[in-house]
Amino acid sequence: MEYAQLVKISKRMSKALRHDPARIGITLDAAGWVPVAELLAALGIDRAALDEVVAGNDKQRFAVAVGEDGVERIRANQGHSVPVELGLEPADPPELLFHGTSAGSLASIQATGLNKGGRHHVHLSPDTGTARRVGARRGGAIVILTVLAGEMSRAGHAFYRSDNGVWLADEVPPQFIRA
Ligand code: HQG
Repeated sequence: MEYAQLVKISKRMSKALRHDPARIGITLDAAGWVPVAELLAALGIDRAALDEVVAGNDKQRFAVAVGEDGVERIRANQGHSVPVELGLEPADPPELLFHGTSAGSLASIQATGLNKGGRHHVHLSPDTGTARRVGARRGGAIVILTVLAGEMSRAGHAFYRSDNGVWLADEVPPQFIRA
């Protein structure tokens, strides 16, 4: 499949599995899973296309698993705005994590910290290259913030790591952020 087509299907899958399942007539279970067959029917794509998107995804956005009932299901690894319980266990973060964002947000972030907004968590990157790519999604000037994750964790804040390597926190108070 052509790259542009893969991205297009990946975006439709992300929208359905993270934000708006009802729009294509599917329902996610409490942990965010939906039978693969239902998603294929709802999106009008074939299995080979779905496999290519799941396997070739630059960020491993999706997970496929067979349940105890033998039914194969798919979910998004992170990024949801609909209520799902991913069942992530708290994990010890590296000493430093990074967050790429638009330069225009800096003053507000320094005043109130990083907030999760419409998502379930604040998303943090393990390296500056990833943070740069995240920040660049917004266009315009970007800043890479350093998060003192080790210090923040020792102060009692929980961190989680999604299956695709994104670090997650409920918030990052301003004292743990360096511009
Ligand atoms: C900003 C993509 C002002 C925050 C990426 C960000 C990531 C504040 C925006 C994942 C603020 C939220 C998440 C404050 C936070 N004042 N602005 N106090 N606190 N912000 O898209 O982290 O392709 O919800 O800096 O790769 O940019 O979807 O979060 O700019 O991993 O898989 O509010 O989305 O992954 O934007 O990106 P987002 P994000 P996927």
